[in-house]
This record gives sequence, structure tokens and C-alpha cells, in this order.
Amino acid sequence: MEQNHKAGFVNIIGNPNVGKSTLMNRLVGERLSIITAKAQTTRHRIKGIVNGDNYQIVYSDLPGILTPAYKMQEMMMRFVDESLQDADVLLYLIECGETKYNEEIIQKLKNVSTPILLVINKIDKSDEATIISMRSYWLELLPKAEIVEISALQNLNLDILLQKIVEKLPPSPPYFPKDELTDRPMRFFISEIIREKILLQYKKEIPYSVEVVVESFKEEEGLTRIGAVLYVERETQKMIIIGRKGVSIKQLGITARADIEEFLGCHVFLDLSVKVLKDWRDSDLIMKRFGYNNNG
Ligand SMILES: Nc1nc2c(ncn2[C@@H]2O[C@H](COP(=O)(O)OP(=O)(O)OP(=O)(O)O)[C@@H](O)[C@H]2O)c(=O)[nH]1
Ligand SMILES: [Mg+2]
Repeated sequence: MEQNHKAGFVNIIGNPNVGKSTLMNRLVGERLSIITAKAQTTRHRIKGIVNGDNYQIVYSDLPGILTPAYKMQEMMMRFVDESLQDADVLLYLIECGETKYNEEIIQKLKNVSTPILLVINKIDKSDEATIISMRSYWLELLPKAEIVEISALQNLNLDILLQKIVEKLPPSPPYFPKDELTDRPMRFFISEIIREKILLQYKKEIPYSVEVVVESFKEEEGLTRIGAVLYVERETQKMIIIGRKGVSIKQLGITARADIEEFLGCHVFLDLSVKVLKDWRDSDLIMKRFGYNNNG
């Protein structure tokens, strides 16, 4: 390994829906995190690794900052808190035009010595005057931060952002093998694809009450058989997920399967079933089983 190798953890935080997952996927060049127009799409800390000749960036996409209403959201905020501690560079992402912030997080950011890049996203749908007012508003809150204005969706200024990130990386050997893209197993990404389709298809509280678990994954010649269980909190949610005569879950299966086939590059047989696990979002034990304690 070269003497001047740099490596570090670059953690992407910010309010829900500001484009954190879009940004990480762009920076990594792969679709690792699911993206929807709905807030609280991301529930876990998801790592995406980028390797240069003499650097390695370990990005972490995180859930959006919120005030928890149930234990799962408390867990989500714990991941955010932990990410403030172990970052080498923090990307605090805001959406151009937004002024909302979480007082506690801003205080914590003021107290860390970690370099902060204040990334103003979605400039494609904004104007110069708003961008200028954003700069002064947010610099007042985070005076030590350095500002970069981007559009993750339209790939604007991402080269500038990357350059600033690499500048700030500390000297270090790589943390992961240099051909690795993420720390998550295949099953995780498959369950996330299914969850993305649930967020897109179902309304209101339904997507937030579902956890998807891939329980079987069998590769056969020319076909991969996948069995996934959708855990919901109540019987009524189960009925909605399934729909009249099973039409809704059938539709979900069709859209999810198409995406999984693209992701895996092979034919897929997808079996979806729904089970009720009463109030799982408030059960430490069940959430542990679902992997919410393991987001290193
Ligand atoms: N116009 C525009 N839209 C964007 C941009 N970046 C992201 N979006 C859109 O913003 C929405 C939310 O994007 P996500 O990447 O899921 O946002 P997030 O911050 O990860 O959201 P949570 O995981 O729910 O906290 C999606 O509809 C994206 O297409 C951008 O640069 N410009
Ligand atoms: Mg996200």
C-alpha cells in the first residue's frame, strides 16, 4: 500500500427527504439505497465504499433526523447519533430553501471537531437568490462548516464535493478490501427493493408499519427462488397489504420481482407472504431480530 494512502468514514446526515440516499448512490455509482419521494425511506445505516488509487471513502447513508414517536424511530436516531461520533468527515445535507433544523443535532455538530461539509442539495429546482440566503442562514448556525451547492439528481458539482471530501480524509490504510462495495449482504438489498415498492404502492401509515425479511434465497439453474415475509403490526394492515382477492400483493410481487431481476441479473421466483407481529415497532426484542441493533 502506498505511503500516502487516505481513508475515512464520510457520514451523510440531514432532515428526511433531502436527498441523502440519492447523493450516496451517485457518489458510489450504484443503487445501494432505496429512494422515494416519501420521508423516512431509509431506516438503517447503509455503507457504500468508493476506492481511488490512493484513497478509500466509506460513505454511510443514514435515516433522516426526526423526533422519535416509537422505538424503531429511536433506533433510527441512535444510528444518526453514532454517525456523529465515528465520522472523519460529516456531510450535513439540506434541501435548498429549507430552514428547519434539530436544535440538539446542531449543538452536537458545533461541539465536534470533525470537518463538516454543509451540502445544499436540489439547487436544480431553486434560484440564485434562495441559494445566497441559504448560505448565510446556515453558516450562522454552523460557522465552521464549508458549503458546497449541488444537485444529486442532476449530478451538479458532485466532482467538487468529491474533491473536498478527499482533501479532508485522514492518512490511513483502507478499512475494507478495495474491491468491496458495501458491508451489507444480498438479502438486505432484496428486502429493501421490496420495501421501496411498498412505499410506492401503499398509502399513509401502511409502508411505515412493514418490515420485510428475506427468509429464503435459493439459486437454481437459471432461476433464483426468493421467499420474503412482510411483517405488519395489525390484522387490518395485513388485509390492506393483501388487498381484495389478493390483487394488491400480486401487484407488489410483479413490480418487486422486476426490480430484483434487474438487480440480480437473473430470473426470479418471488414468494411474498404477510404475517402480523403485534406492535413490532415498539418491541426491542423483535427489532433486534430484524437487525436494528446492528448498524455498525
Ligand atoms: N429536484 C431534485 N430532487 C432531488 C434531488 N436529490 C434528491 N431528490 C429527490 O428527493 C426525494 C427524496 O430523496 P431521497 O434520496 O430518498 O432522500 P433521503 O434524504 O434519503 O430521504 P429519507 O431516507 O427518507 O430521509 C426523491 O424524490 C428524490 O428524487 C435533487 O438534487 N434535485
Ligand atoms: Mg434515504
